[in-house]
Amino acid sequence: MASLGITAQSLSAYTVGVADEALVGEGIVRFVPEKFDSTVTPMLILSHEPASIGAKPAGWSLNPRYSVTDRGVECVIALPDGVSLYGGGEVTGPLLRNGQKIKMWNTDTGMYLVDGGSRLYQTHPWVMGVRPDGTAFGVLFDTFHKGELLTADDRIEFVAEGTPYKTYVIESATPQGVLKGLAELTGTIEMPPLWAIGYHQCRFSYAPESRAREVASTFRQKKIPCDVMWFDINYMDGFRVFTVSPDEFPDPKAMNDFLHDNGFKSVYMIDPGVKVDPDYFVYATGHDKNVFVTDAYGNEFHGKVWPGDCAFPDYTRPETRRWWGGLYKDFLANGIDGVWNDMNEPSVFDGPGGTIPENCMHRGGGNLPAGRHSMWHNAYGRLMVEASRDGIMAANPDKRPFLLSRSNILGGQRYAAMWTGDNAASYDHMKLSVPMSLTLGLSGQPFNGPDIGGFAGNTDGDLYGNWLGFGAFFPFSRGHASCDTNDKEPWAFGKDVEREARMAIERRYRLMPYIYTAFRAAHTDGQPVMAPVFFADPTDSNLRAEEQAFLIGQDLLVVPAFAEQPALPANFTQKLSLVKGDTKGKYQAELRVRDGSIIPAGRVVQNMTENPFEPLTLIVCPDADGNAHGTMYWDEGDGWSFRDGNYVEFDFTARREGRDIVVTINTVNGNYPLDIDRVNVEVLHNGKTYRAAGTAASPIKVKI
Ligand code: NBV
Repeated sequence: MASLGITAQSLSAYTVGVADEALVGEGIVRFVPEKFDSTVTPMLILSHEPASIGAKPAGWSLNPRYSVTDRGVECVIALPDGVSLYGGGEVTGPLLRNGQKIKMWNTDTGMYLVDGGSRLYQTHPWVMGVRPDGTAFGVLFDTFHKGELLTADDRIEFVAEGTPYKTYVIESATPQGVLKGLAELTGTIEMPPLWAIGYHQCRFSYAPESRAREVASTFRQKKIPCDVMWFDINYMDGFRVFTVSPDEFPDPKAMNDFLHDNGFKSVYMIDPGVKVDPDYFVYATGHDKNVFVTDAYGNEFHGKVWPGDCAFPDYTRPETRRWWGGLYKDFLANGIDGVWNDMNEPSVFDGPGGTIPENCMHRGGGNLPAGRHSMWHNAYGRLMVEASRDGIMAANPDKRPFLLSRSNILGGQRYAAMWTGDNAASYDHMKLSVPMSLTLGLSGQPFNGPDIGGFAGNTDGDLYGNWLGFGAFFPFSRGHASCDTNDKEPWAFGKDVEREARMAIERRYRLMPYIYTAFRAAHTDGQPVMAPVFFADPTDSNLRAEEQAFLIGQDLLVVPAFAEQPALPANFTQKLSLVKGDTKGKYQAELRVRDGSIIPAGRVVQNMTENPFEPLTLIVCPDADGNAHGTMYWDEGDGWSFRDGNYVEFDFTARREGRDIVVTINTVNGNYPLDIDRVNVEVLHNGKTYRAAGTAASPIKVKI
């Protein structure tokens, strides 16, 4: 790791003791080392400083040992035998992290090529462990400084620059409980607007606006569901952020109105680099207010990105964050629904290591100290998205913000969703997208996904079909492509692939009630929307490394068409068909339902402005005793009234009565008046489907 300034093991290490250890939540112990200095390591990862509620429990087995070496501040936690390790946030490589080493230095790493994929765009100093008996623990190193994380079989070893940092250890009977503990410390995602969990279509770039209109219209003509059109950097005027090209997008308001009239939302990119141009209002006001990062001598630092020479907002300053947030109001008034923050590692084309020089200065303010870029680098994206989100909220206080970011740190799910950056159009990266997304879900960031189809390079129909066949189930499901590649819209690969693409996306739309309910669990409890298969049975050691198949929520298993001999949990015996012909589709993932569960599904809609509950379908998969259970959460799909009880939570139960399965619907919580006229019930039993219809008002009987 010489290039990161952290070198070989030192001979002159000295030990740092633990000054304070306290219970700060159920099964959560905080360790504060001697010499901890909050001015060097301020709190950015946690959402709040948890209060001490007691002493460390007797017999507590996972205890950090700190030392200072010439590599930085090391923290080692010895592990018992047979532990499976996960986490580390955004990583390449396997889901099972035993024997892996990653670097924490946010990096613009096209096709994950920098340092062999050992450092990516985000930093998550977090490890989850699962013991052979299924009990689990989590370890959070509370620092964003440059670091390195080794997850060996017998120990977790973390090293970071700066002064000693706090460590939190979470113990729980289950991995799910550990993620709940992580959510207690770092917060959860906000409830997303319903449209954001639909399918998204992107490209670098849809421009001029006639092309964007054409793509949007083609979705509707071809009846391929889609909720969101994305606008990459070419919509801007000379890559100046917060401007729109007068030539290519002469009337952005009219174009966004057109999209809205056709049931689309729009998301626009905003990068941090501000073109140095005294006649450009963003630069001029920023320069006047002195908001930019400076060099070591206090002069405004300039580095090259898309627009040429740029200045970079110093988001450690409250004044900068206010100024930046304020820029969104007029911009969003063009009818823009969501924002995409890219290049925020930050990426600087002519900077050393592709970023701001380490001796540049961030001036801090509030509880954030002044410091060199070497200290603030990893927090750059996190502070940017906090400022962006605050600005979006101030501009549209009655709407749920949707913000996507490339860079962030652990805990940053509070501000933005993420995608996994510039992957390649290859089978390797298609397969890798599953463990990458799973690992993020196990690291507190449930709202994530890759560029489906692959960003860099051309994609052929087979690769595209295979990727979308399971990619339609990513929590964030978006097709994207770089500027110099072939077209990658669902219809770009001929009729057969188009049919398969429609089928895959239709399957997602049918599952929207179930997926939205999974997002609710992510919001309330920090649960992953896309979870590893071992979540179905943490005691089954055969499932621990499975990284082809995955779960959505707890009850739906997705087995991609590419999967070879996946390790599957025993209690998902029934296959699920959601649209005609899908179980025979060449590229469609196989879907299986957990025995004993009930999955709520809607009808296929073209976007989420349409009512999916005409009818509601309950997919019932009885266990051996004929029982099944499920839930559904629904609300307005935007706005905040759900916080005042304007939501509904249904509880579905099925039980066997002779040869009947009797399904009952109960409202258990909330008062959102969801109008469900018809309910179809489909009971999956021994490979067959048994159907009946009724209303929500009285039990529905299905003969099997
Ligand atoms: O803004 C252009 C691209 C974007 O499409 C991509 O998703 C980002 O990860 N951006 C990077 C800039 C550079 C791409 C080579």
